[in-house]
Amino acid sequence: MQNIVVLTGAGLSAESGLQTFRDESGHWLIEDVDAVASIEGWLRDPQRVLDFYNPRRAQLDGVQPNAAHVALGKAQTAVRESSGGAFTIITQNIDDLHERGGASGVIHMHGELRKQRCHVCDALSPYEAAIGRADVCLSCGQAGAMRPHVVWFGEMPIGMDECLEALAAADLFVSIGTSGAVQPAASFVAIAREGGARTLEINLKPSETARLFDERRYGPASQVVTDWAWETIAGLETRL
Ligand code: BJW
Repeated sequence: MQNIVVLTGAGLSAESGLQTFRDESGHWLIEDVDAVASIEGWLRDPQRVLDFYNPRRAQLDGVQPNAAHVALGKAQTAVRESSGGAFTIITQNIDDLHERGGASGVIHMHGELRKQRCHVCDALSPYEAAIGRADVCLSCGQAGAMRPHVVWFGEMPIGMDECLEALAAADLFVSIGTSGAVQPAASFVAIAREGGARTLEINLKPSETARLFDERRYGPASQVVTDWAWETIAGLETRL
């Protein structure tokens, strides 16, 4: 039985056509981070924030999971069904491509683009059409308080207890397509190592935390993740 924890970042969804943040032509090279990804930015100019997230929400309907999402979904199912082990996927991505690729129980530590949240009462509801400034919260009746259900800088990521529990029990920690620039996700490799896990980085190029990994594989996620997932599935079969 093996406990695997996979952390994913924007690089995983890049080949599905979704922009990363810090690569050439990434969001943060074009947008002012403080204006669109902080509570101060939201309070100052909510329309600017909505103008950043509404098109990204609409874009989700036109993109598909790529081979890496699908391979992770298959590996998760295989590990759970063949060995009774755990295969926890923690994603920093706010898209829904893991779920559409066949994965379940995904921890969306930076939120979900298909949900909106009331800034006043915290009620969650589906984010189907564009959020408008005049929208009224169906739970508390407040107008103009609906915001995307995403975690901005300075806000507490979602599901931290669950993440730490999975990392403590991990035999293998795999980090895929993330720059290692953002805390607390960037510290997960160190936490997993402390708990005794072997660690693997998959990326196009070394991340900021590359030196902390036992093994590093570089290339497009659609190829490298797929190869690793099939190796994992084949390993389960030889153990049976
Ligand atoms: C491919 C590929 C292909 C490309 N195949 N690979 C000073 C020091 C230290 C920390 C702080 C500090 N000041 C403030 C902080 C904390 C702050 C932080 O880390 N800031 C740093 C930037 C300095 N963090 C926070 O505020 C977080 N909250 C927090 O810390 O709460 C306190 C707390 C927590 C826990 C315990 C105790 C206290 C919240 C962070 C919120 C991040 N939000 C965002 C935006 C919202 C969501 C959205 O709009 O989508 O989340 S920022 C953005 O960065 C987004 C991402 O999820 C996140 C990570 O980016 P990611 O995924 O790594 O993307 P990139 O673009 O950086 O990298 C892409 C990678 O893919 C690259 O490596 C490519 O090579 C690779 N790649 N194509 C394989 N085809």
